[in-house]
Amino acid sequence: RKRGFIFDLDGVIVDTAKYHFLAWKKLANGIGIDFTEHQNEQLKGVSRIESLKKILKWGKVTLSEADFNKLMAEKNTNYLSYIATMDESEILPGVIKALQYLIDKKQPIALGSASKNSVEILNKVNLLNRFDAIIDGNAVTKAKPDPEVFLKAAQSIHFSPENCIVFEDSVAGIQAANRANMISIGIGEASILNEADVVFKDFTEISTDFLEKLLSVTKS
Ligand code: G16
Ligand code: MG
Repeated sequence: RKRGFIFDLDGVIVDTAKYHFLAWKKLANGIGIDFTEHQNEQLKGVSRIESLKKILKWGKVTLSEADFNKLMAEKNTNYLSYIATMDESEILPGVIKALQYLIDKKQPIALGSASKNSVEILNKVNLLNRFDAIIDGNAVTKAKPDPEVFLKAAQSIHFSPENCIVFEDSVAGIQAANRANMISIGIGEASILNEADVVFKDFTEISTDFLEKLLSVTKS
């Protein structure tokens, strides 16, 4: 029995939100805008360009296209300097065990992330070779909650959507998985991810028995 397993990156495999926060805060403060952890939460799963648009809206700042692009590039350079310090110790608890279980069972695994830096990050934490396909911000035109990223991920591992299982930490990502007609597994707070088919706090709560059961489920 086989299913297609699709993993989000930030908030599921690693917590890069803290680095996004530092980089966005530096950018925002640099142009006189406050930036809080609470605002950072609202950027989870949101693309880089949409994130900057939101920050400018919150700060009631308008920029020329040239300045907008310059700031986006600066943010990314700054963010990448944090990514450069990452190693395997940043993989979230329980993730390696779950990935290894699926690999041992010969289940295809794809990444479905909004990040344009996913290969860099997976490389740093030494997980790149565990994925059969990478669909990320470089491969899609429509951001979550649009299902494009997950539909492309399913195609890349040759599975029909109803036989795919998505692990996601953001509300937009759960909506994208549901719209794609895939089984959506929320990683985080059940009260926030209430549209998911099932929610776990983190991967330490996901048993191998549960993963085994997923091999015979189909989204209806
Ligand atoms: C991630 C993060 C978002 C980030 C986006 C784009 O999505 O959750 O906060 O804005 O990637 O990242 P980058 O600037 O690296 O292209 P995901 O889908 O992996 O959770
Ligand atoms: Mg995420």
